[in-house]
Amino acid sequence: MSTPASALSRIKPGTEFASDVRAGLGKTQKELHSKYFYDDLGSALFEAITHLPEYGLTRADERLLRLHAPGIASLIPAQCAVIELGSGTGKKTRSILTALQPPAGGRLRFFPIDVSADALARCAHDLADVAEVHPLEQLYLDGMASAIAERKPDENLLVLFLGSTIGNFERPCAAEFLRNLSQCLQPGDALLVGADLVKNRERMLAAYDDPTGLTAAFNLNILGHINRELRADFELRNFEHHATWNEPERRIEMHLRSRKAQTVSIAEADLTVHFEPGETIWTESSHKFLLPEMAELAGQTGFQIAAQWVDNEWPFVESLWTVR
Ligand code: AVJ
Repeated sequence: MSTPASALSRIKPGTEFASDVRAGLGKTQKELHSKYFYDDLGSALFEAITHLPEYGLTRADERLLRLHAPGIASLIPAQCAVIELGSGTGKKTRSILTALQPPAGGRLRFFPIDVSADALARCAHDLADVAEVHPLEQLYLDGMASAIAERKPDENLLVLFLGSTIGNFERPCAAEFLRNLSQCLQPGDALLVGADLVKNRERMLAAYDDPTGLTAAFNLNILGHINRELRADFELRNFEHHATWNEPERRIEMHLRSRKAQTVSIAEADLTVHFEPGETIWTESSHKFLLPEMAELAGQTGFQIAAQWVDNEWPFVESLWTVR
C-alpha cells in the first residue's frame, strides 16, 4: 500500500458498501471505514498527500526501502518468493525486488495482493522487468492462502506490509492479524513491516491537517464517494475536517464534524441519518508506534525481530521479522 488504494477500492454498490455505511452511521459514535476513502478521486487525493511537505510518512518508507534494500536482501534466504499485502501499484516495491534478484537465470516470483484490480494491473505491468508477477485480487489473508499454495519446495517467503497500513488497525486487531499471518508461514519465512513512529505532536497533527487542505479534501471525499455510489445527498460544505491526537491510544483520529443540525438520506442504503451540530463521523485511525512496541508485537505474534531500520528525517521504522 503505497496508496492504500491498495487496501480496498472499487466496491460494488448496494451491497457491502451499503451495509457497512448503514452499520457505521447507526452507531452512537458514527463511523465510516477508512477503506472507503479510496475511490478514483480518493486515491488521487492520497497520492497528492504523499507530496505534502507536512506528510513525510510515504517518503520515509520509500527512502528506507531504497537505501536498505541490499541490507534487507542480505538477510533473506536466496530461494525466496515475495508476497505484498496491499501492493497498490507496487511503486515502492521495485527497489526491494531488484535487490532480491536470484543469482543465475531464475526469475523472482512476486505475488501482490490487493482488492483494486486497476492497481494490480499497473503493478503487474510496471514490475514485469524485475519479477514474474502473479497478481491476487483478494483480501489479505485469502490472498496469503493462494500465494502459499504456490510455494515451491525449499522456497522461503518474504511478506511485505508497508506504508504503516498496520496503523489503521486497532491495536488488538493488528496483533490478531499478525498472529494469523505467522500461522500461515513457516520458520525461515520473513515479514517486512513498515510502521510510522510517535513523533512531536504538532508534527503529527500537521501531517493530518495540512494548510493546503488536501487532507480535508481527502476526508470529505468519503462523503462524496457515498453520494456517488449509494445515491446519497451529503452536502460536503456542511461538514468540516477534524484531526486529533488521541494520547492514550497513541493515534491520530480523523473525523468529519457536522457544522449544523441536518438530515441526510442514503438511497441505496435505505437510510436517513440525523446529525446534531458538532456531531462527528469517525473516518480513520492512524496508530503511531514506539520502537520497543514493535519487538513486543513481534514476540506476541509468533515472530522475532531480525533487523530494523529507522528514518531520522521522519521517524518511521522498517522492521524485518522472521517466523519463530
Ligand atoms: C496510508 C493509511 C497509512 O494513515 O497516514 C493519509 C492514510 N490518512 N492522510 C495514514 C492517510 C490521512 C495513511 N495510510
